[in-house]
Amino acid sequence: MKIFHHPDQALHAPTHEFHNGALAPHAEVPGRIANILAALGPTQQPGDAGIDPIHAVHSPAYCAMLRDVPRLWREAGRAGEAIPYAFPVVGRRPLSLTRVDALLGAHAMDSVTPVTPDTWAATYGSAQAALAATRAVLAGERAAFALCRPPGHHAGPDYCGGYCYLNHAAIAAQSARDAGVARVAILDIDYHHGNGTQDIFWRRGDVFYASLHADPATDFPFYWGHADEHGEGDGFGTTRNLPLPRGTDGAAFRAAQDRALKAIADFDPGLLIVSFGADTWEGDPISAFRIATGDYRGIASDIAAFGWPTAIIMEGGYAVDALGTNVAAFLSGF
Ligand code: Q9C
Ligand code: ZN
Repeated sequence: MKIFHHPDQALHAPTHEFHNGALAPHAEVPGRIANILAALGPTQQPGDAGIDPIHAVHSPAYCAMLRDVPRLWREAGRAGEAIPYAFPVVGRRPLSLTRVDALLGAHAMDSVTPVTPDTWAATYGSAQAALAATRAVLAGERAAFALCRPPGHHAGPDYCGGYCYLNHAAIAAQSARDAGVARVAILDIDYHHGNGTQDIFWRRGDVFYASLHADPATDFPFYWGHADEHGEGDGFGTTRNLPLPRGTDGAAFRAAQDRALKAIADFDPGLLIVSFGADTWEGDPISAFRIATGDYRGIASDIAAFGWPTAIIMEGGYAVDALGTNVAAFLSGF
């Protein structure tokens, strides 16, 4: 299987996040990439398809914010990474504020997603990896893997969050639409609900979003991913959420995934994007499913059995030492 990865992805290195009310070491570290690379075969560096396929999903103002905030942060006399703390959540009117805290807070959903001087390069490289994997599949590869990092599925049209900045799976899906694929499906099997991907395609009937995830009643991102969210307008019925309880094991996960796969089969996509997170693993430090390494091959082969051309996009997974083994186990199912 072709594997795409850009060396700039390792540059982004947030140091701290709020965890249960105190600063703790950040879970989304560059070492995640190194561990996965060590377990896989040779990788390819993606070409540069430019900013246009990114702007097809994210607003130019949001992209500019990701590039500008590190400089504005320094100019405000701050050290370290930019972290927002005030958010216009209660339906505030659009305002063109330039104060770095206002600019960042208006484009963020949480305080665990720092913007560093290297964030843009890393997530831009990840987006290019996702685009390259999608191009490879559209050119005839059965499946391809984009080893994206930082992850992407919590990032919305104009906001970052959940360790995510650009939504690489959404950028990949939109690029396939723009290349002429009439219907694209996204299957999200990260531990967390992909609120950004859901928001991006909420009103779209041409992109199906199905997600298995920890019940947002107990787990991040809390405010999205409940079973009664189905999309709106042209997108009504093309969002499908399957929240699962903490403790879900491989057998229960595969049974739920079968329901998502049948819904996708009814949609009849020309391309499948898989948002794959290894944070469903039983040893993940921030998650609570009980999926074993030995379950990943079957989870993947259940997907592969449908035969859709498939681009696999890396999302979360925080048990760094086990990541390579778990990713390799999953990819072996294809
Ligand atoms: N430490 C992905 O897996 N949880 N993002 C914050 C405080 C945020 C995970 C809890 C989890 C985000 C892509
Ligand atoms: Zn996750």
